[in-house]
Amino acid sequence: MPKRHLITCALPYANGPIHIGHLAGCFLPSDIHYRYLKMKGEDVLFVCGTDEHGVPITLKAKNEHKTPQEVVDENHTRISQSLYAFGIHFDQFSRTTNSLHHKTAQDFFKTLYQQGVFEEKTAEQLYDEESQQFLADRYIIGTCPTCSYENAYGDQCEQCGRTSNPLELIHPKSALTGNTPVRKETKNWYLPLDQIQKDFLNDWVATKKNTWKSSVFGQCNSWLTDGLKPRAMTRDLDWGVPVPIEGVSHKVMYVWFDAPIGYITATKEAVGEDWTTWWKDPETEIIHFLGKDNIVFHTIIFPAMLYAHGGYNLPTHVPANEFLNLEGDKISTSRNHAIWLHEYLIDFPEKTDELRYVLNSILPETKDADFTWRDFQAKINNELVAILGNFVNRVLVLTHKYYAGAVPQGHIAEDLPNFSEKITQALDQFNQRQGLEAYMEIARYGNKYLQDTAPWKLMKDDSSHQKVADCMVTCLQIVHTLGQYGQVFLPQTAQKILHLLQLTSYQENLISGHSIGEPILLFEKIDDNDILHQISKLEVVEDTEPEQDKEVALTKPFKPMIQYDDFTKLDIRIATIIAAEKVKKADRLLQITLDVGSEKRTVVSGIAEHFSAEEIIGRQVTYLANLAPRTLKGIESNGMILMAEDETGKLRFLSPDEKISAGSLVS
Ligand code: B3M
Ligand code: ZN
Repeated sequence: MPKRHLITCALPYANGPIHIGHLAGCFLPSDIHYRYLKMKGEDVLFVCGTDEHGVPITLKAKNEHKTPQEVVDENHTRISQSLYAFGIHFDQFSRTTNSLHHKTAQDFFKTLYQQGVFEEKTAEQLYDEESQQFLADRYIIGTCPTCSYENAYGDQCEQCGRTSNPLELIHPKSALTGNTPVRKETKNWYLPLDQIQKDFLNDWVATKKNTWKSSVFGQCNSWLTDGLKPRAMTRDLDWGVPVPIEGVSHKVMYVWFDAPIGYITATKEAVGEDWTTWWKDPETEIIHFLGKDNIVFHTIIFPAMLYAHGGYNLPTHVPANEFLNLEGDKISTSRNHAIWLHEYLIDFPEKTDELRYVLNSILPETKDADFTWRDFQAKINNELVAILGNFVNRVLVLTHKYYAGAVPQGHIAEDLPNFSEKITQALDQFNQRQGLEAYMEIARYGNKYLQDTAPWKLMKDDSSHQKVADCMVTCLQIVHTLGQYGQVFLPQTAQKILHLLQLTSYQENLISGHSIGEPILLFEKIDDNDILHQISKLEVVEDTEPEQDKEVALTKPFKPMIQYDDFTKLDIRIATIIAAEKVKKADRLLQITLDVGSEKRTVVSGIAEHFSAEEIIGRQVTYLANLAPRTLKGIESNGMILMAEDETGKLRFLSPDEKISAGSLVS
């Protein structure tokens, strides 16, 4: 058994708030493990922070007319507040824009540089002549060479998962200007993963076969089987940790180089000089919690960096989770198909354990899981209220009724099961769903025991009063155990139970004569209205795309003034509808194919209630061509057909007064 455990939780990108997918993917699992080890009295450190570099942040800043620093400041604050409210209290929640982090990452980089680890390579990269910069990673969008997905990013295809060299993208476009980039030479520093694979990774990963989850080991192994290639650890950008090599400017570290070093920075911030105990002492184990899209970075790239540097421990466990879906659909931040934690906290104040419970019960440990509001309601009403809350309440009520709220003199039932065993077994293996089930079995057992013993019947017979006392002592002990293990799964509830039992900590036992507090209800039912409201919020959101077609309705107030330059950003053209069909399982949507002159485009439009597919074929329409694509019901929609809405809500196309060639510009 290791002496110390360093638990890390993947650093959320500070380019937006966090949602339930983040909670289920890694915040909750890492917190449960931390709480569990703490409860056992182990020496544990729990670190995280926000990942504040990377191209998505700069793109977001550009869109919102803010500086990247402003974007990450706002998000860091909001993310840390949400996490804190959900009881996720890191020993340190750092930021990768902190100066200590820049220094830590630069020292790490310099060591590798001085040891001659990097391969220095001048190679062609895509360059945007208009914005005069090299286009790294997400600055480039194009067609994936593997699966032909048209909106693949330079570094990764979100459809097939391929990580790629941006030069391999077909029809690359700059995300900054929309221009086709040119190839231009630039020098970068590469981590020779091919060499490190031979020297170290193959053997090291093989030792993990029986300790890592099969999904993690499998993914890792398939990377190795494919064979690793050198990967650039520097980028031609201005936002990031500057590359600490003399004479080099406008280059920063690859965000995946500096981000995991963020764990080291956070450790330094938490414990100062002593940080090496947590990273270098072989008696410490490192456990990385993360979602499945981050596996390669934590099982291959970061270990390769640590190995190349030397002197560091390598991760013992990487209990990565799969993804959480929402109401049967992928969580999507761009479509706003998500439950944001900061919004949940407004809609359900104080109900943080409720969400923790529901997510814990469906954690995507071995396969993707689905969150639905109906299931949320059912689990709270039928499990937390009816089983856990009800048991605790009954025990407290009866103790007050029979013993004026003082623990009676009696014996705990001898056949009371050893509840902790099952929980411990599950949690040691990172089976946290099973751990929660074992926890709820305690409450189930308590209810059944109380019902079977029926002290209210025994009370009627003077000779059975000792049995009543024994029963209540046993039940109070079960409440104590529920509170104690509640510290792992339901921290807020654990606090409430502690308060009810009038104890200062769960180390204290209940002794006879000790008075307990007045009974309260630990949980309340969620009613249908609350759930319907949440479901309707998601539906509205899903339909925002078609709704936007109507934003020019007469009664709407005028929008704020824009400049001519803003208008010229819109690429509006005349297009001809050449095919149309209804989208399955969506009453309002039509999938439309447009001839836009030079090419064909697919648009999903919310007009099915106004037009049949047949009647619109052949029509000329006005088309916004450069609206960023969105996926609706699994279909990628490119651009938008502009519509006018009259006072009765009827939609009309905007068509030229005479037929003109498709693709004609509107200005
Ligand atoms: N920020 C990716 C993510 O949020 C990344 C994790 C960094 S962990 C070192 O999915
Ligand atoms: Zn692809």
